[in-house]
Amino acid sequence: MSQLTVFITGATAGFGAATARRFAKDKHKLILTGRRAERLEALKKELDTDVHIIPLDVRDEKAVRAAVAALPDNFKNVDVLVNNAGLALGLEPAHQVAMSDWETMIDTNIKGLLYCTQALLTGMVERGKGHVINLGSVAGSYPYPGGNVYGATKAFVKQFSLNLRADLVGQNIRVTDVEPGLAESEFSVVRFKGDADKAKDVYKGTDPITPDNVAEVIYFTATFPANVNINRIELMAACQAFSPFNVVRK
Ligand code: NDP
Ligand code: 8X3
Repeated sequence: MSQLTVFITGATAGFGAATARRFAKDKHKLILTGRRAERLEALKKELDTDVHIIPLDVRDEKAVRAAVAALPDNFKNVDVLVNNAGLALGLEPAHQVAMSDWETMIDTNIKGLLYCTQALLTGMVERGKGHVINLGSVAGSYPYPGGNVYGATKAFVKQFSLNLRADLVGQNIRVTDVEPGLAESEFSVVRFKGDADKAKDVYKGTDPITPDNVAEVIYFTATFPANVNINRIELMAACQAFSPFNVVRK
């Protein structure tokens, strides 16, 4: 298959870093972004392929547009955007959550994803070629206590992905929502604001999805024959399933 140019948001940890490694293995060109510049530098050094790094906060629309406008000529024609940057904050019930946590999730998971999508989509439409791969979540389809705004942001990502498909059909631009379940990365450390023990407990006695598992799914989705669009792909750890409805009895 021909070499792809892949733009990954949130490449400094978890799924994003694993996805970078997966594409690098087959020598695709990478644009890696995230806020932690030193991690981007280290990843660039590690990977045996062409890498361009951009320290970037996806919540900053101007910075996103400027970063895309300033891409070097040999990285300009982005084939695949992996909208991966995102986070959950807290598990408190709705009436106890700090509004600023809700705002951070909305600003990152929804608005940041929109900024990156539009900044790169214009070029994809002009070139008549592209693929937007969004990181949704099972939390966008199934409710759970404390999932309030996090799950709602991922429901947005799911519906936005489907609506993008509707806008782009016939233009040779694919859109996919990758929706993982229980997966061990830095996700829970971030959710519990640095409490590593609490984060570890989330995965205790389980065999969760790994970042490499997710990266493999993203890679497969991006390299699948061009006549097929994988709309949504949901993956759960084999040890995870569904519970009955919660009925409060008198
Ligand atoms: P990690 O916490 O391991 O990685 C998150 C990445 O997002 C980091 O690279 C971080 O980089 C980046 N990021 C966060 N905020 C910003 C920001 N404002 N600007 C730029 N980058 C940002 O989590 P995962 O790898 O697990 O999560 C990746 C995606 O997958 C997220 O969208 C998450 O919601 C989703 N997901 C996670 C699941 C899980 O259980 N782990 C399951 C389903 C979906 P930096 O801090 O350097 O900016
Ligand atoms: C992350 C999965 O179940 O913690 O999106 O919300 S979950």
